[in-house]
Amino acid sequence: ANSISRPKGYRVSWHYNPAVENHHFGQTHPMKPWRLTLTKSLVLSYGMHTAMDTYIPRAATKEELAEFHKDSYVDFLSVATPQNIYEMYPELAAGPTGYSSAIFGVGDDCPIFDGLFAFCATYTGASIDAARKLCNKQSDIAINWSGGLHHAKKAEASGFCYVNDIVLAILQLLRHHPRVLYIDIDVHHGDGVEQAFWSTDRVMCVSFHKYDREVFFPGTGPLESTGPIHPDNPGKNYTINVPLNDGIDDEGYAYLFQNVVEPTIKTFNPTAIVLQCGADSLGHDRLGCFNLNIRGHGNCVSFVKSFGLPMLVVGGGGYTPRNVARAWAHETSILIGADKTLNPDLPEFMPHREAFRREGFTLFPNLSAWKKDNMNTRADVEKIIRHVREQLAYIRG
Ligand code: ZLM
Ligand code: CA
Ligand code: ZN
Repeated sequence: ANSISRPKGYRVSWHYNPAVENHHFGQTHPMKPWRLTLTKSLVLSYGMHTAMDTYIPRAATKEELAEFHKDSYVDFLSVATPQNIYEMYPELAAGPTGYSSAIFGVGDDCPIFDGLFAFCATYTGASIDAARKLCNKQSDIAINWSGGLHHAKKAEASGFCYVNDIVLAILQLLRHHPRVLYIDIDVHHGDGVEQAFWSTDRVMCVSFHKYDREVFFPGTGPLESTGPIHPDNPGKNYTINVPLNDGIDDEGYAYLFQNVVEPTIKTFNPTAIVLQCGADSLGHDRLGCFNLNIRGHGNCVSFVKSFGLPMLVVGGGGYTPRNVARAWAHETSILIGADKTLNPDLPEFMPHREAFRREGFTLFPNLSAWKKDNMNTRADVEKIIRHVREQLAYIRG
């Protein structure tokens, strides 16, 4: 068995309420809370919980959700059920595919399912709890793999996200921290968080994502989108977007990530960092189009950790559940400093071990071998780095 000890000199906390596993978006919907069950299985079976403070957080209250979301939207989420939704909004009973997204964003991407509000309140409670532990210095690195739902807006569900736990957690951090850096490695653009902090210089948002305005969700986040244009708006230049093409690999991503994140941290000088670790940027993701391996994805986590700042780490997307679980288990090991100790062969006895059979029970399957060629040229990557450096020059001093 692995012997895992507590990290020296800093504390890691794991915030997880297994009640999130009781909900699902629908049989064929790509978002599967099952990936969280698998992640938990790996974390516990490797014994990583012994190196962390583990918390089962309470659900967030409606008042807590209303610190960002519109009251009427929170009310709607708290009462809507699959049974009453058409009665409440007959206009939703539109076409054969369900309802139009005119009402608070609900539709095929964001269905109303049984226990929806409990699900939202549960994953959000964990992010708020994690942020508070960082604020009162009871934790240095706080993890919530059930959070990271970065598309939710003030009064609108979007892209499988209903409540923006990241925004609510950052609002908690801002009570104690003058400057918070948000970094998002989900394959999708972190539009909800970007929009929420668009006009402030206290939160800097950096998202890496596949960008194709016409065809890839949500269609926002070009390189030129750097904050409000008006010179008097404090948020000007405090947003960084890294738009990518299909097939970026570990090497290209690491080079770009380091050359964007390091100067950003040196310039912005954050007092806390929130890292969204959406695992749909891995190769073989059902919805993604990048070529990252588990180690390539994890290198981003190691790099951010190396700055030694208080960190909130959340999950996000990820649609090939067994690989999501591998990535987040590996990243947990990085955060507790046990990545060198962990056996790459999965524990012999663990719940749901069969889910990992296909790639031979390893933590590090080869995910680069698949259909996507790398469509990001050296010139594309250099152009992004140059653009970011020029942008950062405006916020220096
Ligand atoms: N249709 N079912 C990432 C959020 C991505 C918008 C195209 C819905 C799907 C997808 C839903 C079972 C994060 C769009 C898609 C079909 C309009 C998206 C339900 C399959 C299914 O089989 C499906 C009936 C569904 C949704 C595929 N949706 C793939 N891509 C994106 C949203 C969220 O990872 O960033 C953070 C958690 N939506 O492309 C459409 C335009 C709705
Ligand atoms: Ca992203
Ligand atoms: Zn995503």
